[in-house]
Amino acid sequence: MYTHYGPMVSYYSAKTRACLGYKRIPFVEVYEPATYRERIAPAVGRTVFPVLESDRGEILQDTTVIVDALEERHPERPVFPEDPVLMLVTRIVEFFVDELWVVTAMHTRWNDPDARGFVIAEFNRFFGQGDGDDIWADGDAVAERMQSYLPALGLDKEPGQRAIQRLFEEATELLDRAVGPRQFAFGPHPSLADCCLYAAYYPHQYRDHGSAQAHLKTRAANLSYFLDNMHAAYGMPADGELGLTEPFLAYLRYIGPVGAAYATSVEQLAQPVLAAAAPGEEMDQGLTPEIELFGEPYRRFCTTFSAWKAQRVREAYECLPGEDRGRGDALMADIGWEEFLGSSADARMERVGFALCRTG
Ligand SMILES: N[C@@H](CCC(=O)N[C@@H](CS)C(=O)NCC(=O)O)C(=O)O
Repeated sequence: MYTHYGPMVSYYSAKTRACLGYKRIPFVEVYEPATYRERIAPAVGRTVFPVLESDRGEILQDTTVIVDALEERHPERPVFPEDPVLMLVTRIVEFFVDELWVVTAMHTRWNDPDARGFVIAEFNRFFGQGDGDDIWADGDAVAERMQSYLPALGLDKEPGQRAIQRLFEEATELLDRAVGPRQFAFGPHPSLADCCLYAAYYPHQYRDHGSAQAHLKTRAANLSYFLDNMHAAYGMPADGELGLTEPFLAYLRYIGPVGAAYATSVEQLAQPVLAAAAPGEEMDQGLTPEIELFGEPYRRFCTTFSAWKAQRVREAYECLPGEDRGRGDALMADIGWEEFLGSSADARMERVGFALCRTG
């Protein structure tokens, strides 16, 4: 039995919850500030959600590491598509949702007074209502901390807010045409891409009671149905062949170039940092990638971690077997990832324990 430390309000925790659910792996979900504070946070080195603990006391952190481990240990009801080209698309969706789309979730939660009011009360229910100097036992303090990230995400000023709101609305419209009742990213059953898309919407935009929720319920009812299906992923089918549908391709053609531009900028900034590091050195530097969004520059703070996620897309591309390369290349050209994947990155990172290190 696993223990999943992941609040219902947490963006990334939804990805691992859906993965556990779909794979029908038994788990309990608790939040005890004392357990988390005394055992989990010190082991991981910081407070972060989700964390998964096995009944042998093994602690896994980072959704990518958790999903990889679950897939390896519990191969039944796989979440990785068998087709390596779909696996590459999965890594692209994962990169986009985890590293960039999260900004839309921060915007719709914290820049909308209704959503903000809802979630502050929700944080108090979950984290508690104050325990002296531990911010993670005080919902108001956690809410303060989350809102303090807005300037670094370009979300404290009108131009950034406008661009991110537009990205939210346009991408959502396309995704609403691609998923629906028992219709998943790649067709008949869920896979990791769906767990990512569930995290992209459910905890913030679908669950916070604000204007994004109203938008989803009134303008994206198919997507809303899909999110309910993924919330009960244990009951979803696992058979039928996965493939790309025309509507999902249209969604990929929209998010693809945005994600690729972001990956390119992140990687360009990370490469000199990595090149200057000694092999094995821990990497956690801040970066400020910039992309053009609707004709305006959009800039946000991130860390070298995002470059590692871009590297994972590269790795999925590099391991395409020869017979799939032509199909993969044609698709990458179609969804705007050709240039990024056609270039190469010299310095690489790897995960060692709970840290990222320059590959030795
Ligand atoms: N890369 C991590 C991201 C996890 C993450 O940032 N989680 C958020 C909650 S959804 C968090 O714990 N934030 C704490 C903070 O920012 O202080 C993953 O995929 O697990």
